Amino acid sequence: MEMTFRWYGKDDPISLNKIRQIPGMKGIVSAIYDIPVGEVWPLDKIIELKNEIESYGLELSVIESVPVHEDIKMGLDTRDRYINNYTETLRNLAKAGIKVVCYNFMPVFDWTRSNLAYDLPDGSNALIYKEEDVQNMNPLSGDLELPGWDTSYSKEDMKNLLEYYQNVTEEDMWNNLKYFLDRVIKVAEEVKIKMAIHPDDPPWSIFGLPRIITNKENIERFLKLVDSPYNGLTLCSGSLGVDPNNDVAHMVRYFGKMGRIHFAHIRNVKITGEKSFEESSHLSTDGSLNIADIVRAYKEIGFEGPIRPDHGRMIWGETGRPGYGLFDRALGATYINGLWEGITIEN
Ligand code: DNO
Repeated sequence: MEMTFRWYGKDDPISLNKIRQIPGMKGIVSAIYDIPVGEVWPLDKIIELKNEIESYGLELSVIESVPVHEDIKMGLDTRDRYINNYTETLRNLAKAGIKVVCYNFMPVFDWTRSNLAYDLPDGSNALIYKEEDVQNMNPLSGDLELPGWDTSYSKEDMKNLLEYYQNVTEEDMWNNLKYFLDRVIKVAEEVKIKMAIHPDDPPWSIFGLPRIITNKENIERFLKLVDSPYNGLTLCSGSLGVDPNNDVAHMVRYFGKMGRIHFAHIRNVKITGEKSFEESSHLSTDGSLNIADIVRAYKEIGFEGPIRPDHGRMIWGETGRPGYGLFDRALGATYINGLWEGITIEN
């Protein structure tokens, strides 16, 4: 595996200089954030990002994400233009040597939580999700606190999108995803970029919107939509693991043996009730997931791809982008490295 860390570009309060000091850190997961969703990413901007990262002795390992325009997810006539732009972006990324691209197919909302800084008894704070709180939220009220995503919508756009989605079913989403993949994977194969869909987080419907990348059965269906090694997964332990029916280590072994995991997100979560959870430290005993077994599963399948510690709590008084501070994620990387080393180095 290749240990990586997410970096939000020059505006990220966590510098590349700090990231490179984390033991074993090799790669950076990043994106271009100032191009509107759906437009082509120019090659020179990609090269600039890559050069900046390489000047710190790190590698640009994964693009997370090239966001999918909402018209594609909704299946509107305008989607062809956006799909063409998407494939142009892939071609440019390939020219810059990028091998893995992460994306998601969640309608309107990317990952969602009910509280972005919930105080834990030990003085740290974490992102949490409580189903009843989310059900009581009105996404149009303006007081919904959402994590910093790659995409965001004005209130007006959000209103129109939510109205439109009232008539979009899960089956429509499957069809729209297939339409997208039929065109995109062909180009991905040609330019040798592994596409890695991120599961829906949380893996159930929120605000009445359809969500489909939620469990083993659906992931299997997804992989068959276009049965190509370039049509693969970002296997996110935390997103899938909040549903106790999802056995994450089993999924790593199962989809890993098929050669379809291209990128691993590792984090732990503590399930606190029906459809409710707190994000915990990465340590197995701090949450509901057996992170040691998940790492062992990656080792067993001979995983050589990028892995990143996912979200962290805010500890030691750190403030910043929810889930993306330095300290707890660095501890996560170190913990994962320790687990890996423990099963790699003989005697
Ligand atoms: C959250 C992330 C997601 C992810 C996108 C991929 O921390 O894992 O925002 O980047 O869903 O498109």
